[in-house]
Amino acid sequence: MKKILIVGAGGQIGSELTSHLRKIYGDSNVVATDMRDCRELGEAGPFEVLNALDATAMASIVARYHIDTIFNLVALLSAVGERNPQMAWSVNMGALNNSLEVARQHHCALFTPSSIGAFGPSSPKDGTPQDTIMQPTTIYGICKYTGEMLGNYYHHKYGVDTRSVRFPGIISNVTLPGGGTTDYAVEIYYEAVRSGRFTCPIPSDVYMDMIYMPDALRACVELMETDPAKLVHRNSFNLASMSFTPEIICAEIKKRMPGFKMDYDVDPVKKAIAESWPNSLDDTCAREEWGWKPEWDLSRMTDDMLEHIRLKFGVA
Ligand code: VAH
Repeated sequence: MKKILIVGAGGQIGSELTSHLRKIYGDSNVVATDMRDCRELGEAGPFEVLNALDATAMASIVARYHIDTIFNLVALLSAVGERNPQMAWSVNMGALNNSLEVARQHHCALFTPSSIGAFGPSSPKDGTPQDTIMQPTTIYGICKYTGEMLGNYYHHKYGVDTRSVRFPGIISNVTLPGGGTTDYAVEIYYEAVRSGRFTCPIPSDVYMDMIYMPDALRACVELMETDPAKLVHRNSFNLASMSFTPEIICAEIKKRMPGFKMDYDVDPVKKAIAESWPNSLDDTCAREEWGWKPEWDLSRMTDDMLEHIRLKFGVA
């Protein structure tokens, strides 16, 4: 049975990936770590406070728990990264470099998510290919693409089993995202339930790829469980599920809540970032190499998001 370490378990992906992996591999086989004391992550299984920039501490946890698989989820996201690019580079690349080195020295497999943010304005916008021009214009995207190249380097030079997906914007009803350009696609559901209105920071007609958290979690597991002989690519697979604009998601909510209202107060930083990213990805390689197939579309996700958020707020 795998022995898994999650670095950055307190974030949007990590908090749900921890419980998801524990259900599959057993509570005691998934060690959750974060630089904050996220005690709730330790209720069902082992939790350790870990600053991902401390390689010695990471290696010590890997040795103590006989870890064979690391999920490194540490990242300052796109919009927050533009406010402090130097810190974003230091944190994102420091955590990744440590994860790569610990994986190399302790013979661990390593999963590190990339993002649609790894593409830039010179990448083809529609049906963005797996292998194409990669000239990201955000520090987040530069970190993600550099991470992809480092992951491939560690695989080819040292044989480290590094794997990665380019996540779209992840939508979840559990942990709120923080500092991302796609956060609006989560906030809109909360505001629809809380106030019935939402002021959107993204222009009405800007497409971005999105994915529902259950599909994102399943993709992590399915990729890491794939026979390595089947992988032509590793870092990092395009992953597609749905692509929509604020106008489209607003209309989907209005089908269920006719009184819902949305207006716009466009954030220039988020606008520039969103417009630099693809409209939709081609994920043929993920489908062919490891059987990727999304199970959630905008309609089904909207029903599920509104239902869970209403339950959270005790709203009928
Ligand atoms: C962001 N949610 O908005 C992240 C993600 C594809 C977007 O990487 O920065």
